[in-house]
Amino acid sequence: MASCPLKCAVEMLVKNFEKYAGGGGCCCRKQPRRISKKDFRKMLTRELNHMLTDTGNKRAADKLICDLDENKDGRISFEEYWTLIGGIASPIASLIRQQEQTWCQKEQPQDWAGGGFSGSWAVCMGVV
Ligand SMILES: [Ca+2]
Repeated sequence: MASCPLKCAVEMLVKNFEKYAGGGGCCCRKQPRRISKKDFRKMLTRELNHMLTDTGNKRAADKLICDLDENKDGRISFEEYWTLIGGIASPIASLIRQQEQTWCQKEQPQDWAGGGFSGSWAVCMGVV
């Protein structure tokens, strides 16, 4: 297990989705599994509290759900969940690059807003 960090990380992300999308109880797979608003808010506070600020704020959480819910069915599909993961990973990647540059140059840190991340919800939720 320890020799496959990327595979394990992806499996963990998939399992996390399954954990919160499991409330419906449908196992037929004809209906794609989705996370309800209530369970999504639960996931934010339990799983992402250390990565996003304001996870306990219901309005901020609802705005995030609204922004992620592309088909506006009121639930978060796996694809919509993956948008969240990408939205979190992108600023983290920028921060890592910024830290590497700071370590190399020992100069003032660059503004990481130009790292290609454009999700307005991240600004709302305060990706840290
Ligand atoms: Ca949806």
